[in-house]
Amino acid sequence: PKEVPGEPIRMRVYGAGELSTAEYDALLQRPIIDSEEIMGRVRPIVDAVRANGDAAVREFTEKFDRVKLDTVVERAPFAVPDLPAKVRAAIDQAYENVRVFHAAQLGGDTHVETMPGITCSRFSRAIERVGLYVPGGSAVLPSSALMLGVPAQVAGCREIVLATPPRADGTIVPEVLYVAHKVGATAIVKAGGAQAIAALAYGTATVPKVDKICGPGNQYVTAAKMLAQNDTAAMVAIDMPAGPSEVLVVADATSNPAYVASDLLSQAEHGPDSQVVLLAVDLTDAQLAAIEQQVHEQAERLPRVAIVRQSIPKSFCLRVASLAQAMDFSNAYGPEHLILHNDNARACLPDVVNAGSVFVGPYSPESCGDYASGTNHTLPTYGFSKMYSGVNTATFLKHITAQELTKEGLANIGETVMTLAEVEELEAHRNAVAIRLKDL
Ligand code: HSO
Ligand code: ZN
Repeated sequence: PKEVPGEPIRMRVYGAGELSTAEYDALLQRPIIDSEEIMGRVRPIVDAVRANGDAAVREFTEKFDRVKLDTVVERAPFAVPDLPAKVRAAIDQAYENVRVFHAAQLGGDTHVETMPGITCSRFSRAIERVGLYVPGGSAVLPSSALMLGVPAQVAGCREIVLATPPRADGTIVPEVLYVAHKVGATAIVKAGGAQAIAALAYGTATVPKVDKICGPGNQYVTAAKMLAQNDTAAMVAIDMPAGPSEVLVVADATSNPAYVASDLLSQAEHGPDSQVVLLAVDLTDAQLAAIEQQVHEQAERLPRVAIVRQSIPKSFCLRVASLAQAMDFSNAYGPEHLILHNDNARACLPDVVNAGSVFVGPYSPESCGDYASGTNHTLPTYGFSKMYSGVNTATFLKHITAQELTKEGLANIGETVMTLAEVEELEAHRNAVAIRLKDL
């Protein structure tokens, strides 16, 4: 529904008690994406880049981004741009917080003696070559370069290749260039969309082929990532499927209506298909009206009000009777961002089962996590928080296990292994133990 300027910018409101089970379940669903149609458009692009490399990347960049590239790739060291001191300091601060939080995730190696003489260990190694997709589109997103580049750097990836759509003059967004320099990126591909993903997946004469592709993107980017992942010829992994960005906000009578509205809107301004949900816990009509009033007033003052006019009316508020009901809905929905504006918010954390990232209490706006507090903003959307984690340091690592048995260890486990080998009728397996045991 497209709203007319001047009309109130309002969310739909439902009472949980008045909904049928089917209606309640419908609220948990995300809009259906016609992936066949999108795949149909993306497949020829991926095939063309695979076949024709740089020439195809150039052609699609000219067609879709209206940019004629001289070179497809820029290699480090990059010419670090002159940024306003304030912007540079902000990026530096964000970089530091994200770095510290992701370095803390490195953890140690595991060493366990499972039986006398049997040592099992686990250690991590960085994925050697990673591709980080930094979207362009309706906003410049240096923060995405930071959220992908810092964990890759902390993990120790050898080659970090950024891909990002160029500006109209064919150059890279200066803030993205600065972040690329800070995270030690080795190359930047000046392309976006499915063509950039295909170039990273298969490599071209100038684009380095990578082992894993991470980062958010539109439906075409996501479709290209899925195609590449399913093609054994590409031999490439992806972070997770991505859908439109979303937030679920829990508010009760103690919540500040202006703060609540500001959080709903910061998500709503991302795009017309942003998903915004408000769970109103036992609010009176007047308390809910105060939030609605704030949504409308603050929205009208936003430069991106045209986007908000599309996303807010598609969003909804669900009135529930208790905090327990709110948490049930939230866990069933599995939001990308969960913001707890309710009283004693911290006490809710143990009840959070499905969410990408949680923002606790009135002074923790999503914006802080989007940019600078330290947590990652590349998070599972579309309900995928039920089985995926957001991007983190482990995203860029593999774990390798090792074991060493002494004679005593082999003697201790030998009978067990031989018995299981007999059960599976794998005589060579049994023999590999028996041949040693008779020497002990
Ligand atoms: N909220 C977005 C991330 C972002 N916000 C980037 C501002 N810039 C998706 O989680
Ligand atoms: Zn955001």
